[in-house]
Amino acid sequence: NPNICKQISVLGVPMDLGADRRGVDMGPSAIRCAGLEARLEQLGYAVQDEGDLVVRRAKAYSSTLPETNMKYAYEIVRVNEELAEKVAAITAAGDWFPLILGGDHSIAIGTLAGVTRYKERIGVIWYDAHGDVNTPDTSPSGNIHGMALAAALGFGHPALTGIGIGSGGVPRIDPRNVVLVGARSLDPGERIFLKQHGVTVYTMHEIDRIGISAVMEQAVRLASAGTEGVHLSLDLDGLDPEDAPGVGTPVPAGISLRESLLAMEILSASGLLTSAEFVEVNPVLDLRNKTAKAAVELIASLLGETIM
Ligand code: B3U
Ligand code: MN
Ligand code: MN
Repeated sequence: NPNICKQISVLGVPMDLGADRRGVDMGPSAIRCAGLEARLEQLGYAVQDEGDLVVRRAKAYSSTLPETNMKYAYEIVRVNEELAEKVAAITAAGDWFPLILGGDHSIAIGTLAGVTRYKERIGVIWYDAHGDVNTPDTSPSGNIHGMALAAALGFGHPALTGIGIGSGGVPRIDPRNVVLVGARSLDPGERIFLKQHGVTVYTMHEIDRIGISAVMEQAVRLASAGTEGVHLSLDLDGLDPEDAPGVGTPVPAGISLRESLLAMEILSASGLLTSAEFVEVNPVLDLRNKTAKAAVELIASLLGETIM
C-alpha cells in the first residue's frame, strides 16, 4: 500500500475501566505476544513501540462521576486526555501511522481526539457488534465503552466530549462519515441516535445479503467522502465468538475471521487509512491467545499483507 506511512508507531492502552469484565487491560500484551512487531517488520515497516500508557487501579481513582452513572469516569478521562496528546504527537509530522492497542473501547475517545488534532475532517469505520453510541441518559450499564462513539461525535457528558479538545471544542467527525459494520446488539436509545444523526449502519443482515466486500466498499466511500482519511476502530467482538472468543461481551452470529480479513484487505487497498485501533481483546477469556492472534492477522491484512 503506497499511500500509508512506512513507519508505524504502536501504543498500548491497558484500560479495562470502561467495561464490566476485568481483563482487557492485558490486551496490549497479548497482541504483542502474538507476534505483532515481527509481523509488521516482515511487511517492511519500521516499528516504534511506544509502550503502554499507565492506567491506575486504586479505589481512590475508581469512583463513579457524581450525579451520573459513569463508572470510573475520572481515570478514564485522565487516560484519554493523555492518549489524545500522545496520538496527536505521533501524527504531528505526518510520517508515522498510529496503531493503538486496547484496552476497552472507551479509549477510542482519546484516539479520535488525537488523530483529528491536525486534520480538518476524518471518517470512521466502527467495526463492532455494538454501536457504542449511548449517552449517560440512554446507557443501560453506565459503562463508558458503550458511550465512546457518541462522545467522539460530541454527544454525552461534557467530561467525555471535551477530551482532547477542551470544553467548547468542536468535534471534527461528521456522523455522516461514520459507518458501523457488524452491528447486532443495539440499545433502544442507540437506534434512535444512529437514525437521528445519519450514521450508516451495516448490520449482520446487510453483510449476509450483499457480502462483506460490498459492505466495505460502501463503508470506505461513505467514510472518505469529503474527509482527509479514514480511521478504523475495530472491536474484536465484531467478529464471531467462534473466531474471537476472548472478548468481554461476545455476541453470537458475527463476522467471520475470513470475512474480516477480506474487509481489512479492502480497506488497505483504498489507500485512505490514516490510523487504527484494535480493542476489547480479553486474554482471561481467550483460548490460547486465539483472539490476539486474530488481531495480528487482521492488522497484517490492514497494512498490506497479501498472499502472492
Ligand atoms: N450497549 C451496552 C452493551 C455494550 C456496549 N459495548 C459493549 N457492550 N461491549 C452498553 O452497556 O452500553
Ligand atoms: Mn465497542
Ligand atoms: Mn463491542
